[in-house]
Amino acid sequence: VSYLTKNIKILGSAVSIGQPKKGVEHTPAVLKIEKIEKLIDPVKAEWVDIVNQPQYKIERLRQSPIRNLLENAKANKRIHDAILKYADPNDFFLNIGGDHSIGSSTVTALNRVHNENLAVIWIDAHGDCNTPLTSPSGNYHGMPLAHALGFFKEPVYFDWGQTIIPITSVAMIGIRDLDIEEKIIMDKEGVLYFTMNQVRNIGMDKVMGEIMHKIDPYGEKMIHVSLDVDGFDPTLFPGTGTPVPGGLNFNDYKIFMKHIRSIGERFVSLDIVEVNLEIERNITLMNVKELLKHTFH
Ligand code: Z70
Ligand code: MN
Ligand code: MN
Ligand code: MN
Repeated sequence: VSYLTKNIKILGSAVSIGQPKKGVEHTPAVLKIEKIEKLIDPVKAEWVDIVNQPQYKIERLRQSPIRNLLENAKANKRIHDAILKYADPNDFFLNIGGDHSIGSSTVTALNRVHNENLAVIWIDAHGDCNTPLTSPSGNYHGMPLAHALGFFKEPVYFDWGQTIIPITSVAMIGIRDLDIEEKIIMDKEGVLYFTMNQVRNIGMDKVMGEIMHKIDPYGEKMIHVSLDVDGFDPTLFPGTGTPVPGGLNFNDYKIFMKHIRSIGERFVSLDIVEVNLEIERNITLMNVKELLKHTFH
């Protein structure tokens, strides 16, 4: 059975406080005006809610290891609560960001919805595995995967009643910009990641074969994809806060989706994050729609 037979619930997470650039919080509202639900499925797709951040601000002077600590804590709790409220394990759940700071609450909430049997594929140029103590920037969008994997040491800084995702259930694709200490953590903890060089050398088909074998060896996990559009090449998604040259293209994504399609109804949810249409609108919006077509048709 295909995931395409399910009802598709769309949640907007209008969050930009995980990083310093304004604009990314408007993406859910814009995509709602653009009626992406019609493009996804005119009958089965619908918006359930848009969660707002407490207030827009970005601490200029870094006052704690995480910028906007309390606001990020509140935003993540709101998103986690909204997913527990709206998500049904029989539906497909689509989260529209927002910056990638929402990733720690989306994956942990969906892990709970699916009886802690979720595996996660994280597509990104970045590692998102900084802890508050290693982060060079203090921006929480560089930390959500570390948080969801339980890498934050005491004090944890904030939590929202989430469960931890086991490291054996996570894989990353598209990586090409890691901070030095972040890479040390990832290698020490054993995060499974495929860099862009590896994707180019062995090809997406083999990358996905290895990933599915590692994160879902018995073919029984529910699969969530957390897709930071900066994993793609910036020529395709110029409207993003931290573009890095040399990313994925739509041919890679087609091969990726061939593997995802083959898991059928166990593909349960998707985040699309870091789309900032105030940085660039035309190409980026066109390719968000292209991405949705490749995913839902
Ligand atoms: C950088 C930091 C970053 C996006 C994460 C990551 C920056 N390593 N950018 N996600 N889009 O600041 O921690
Ligand atoms: Mn409907
Ligand atoms: Mn990211
Ligand atoms: Mn990124």
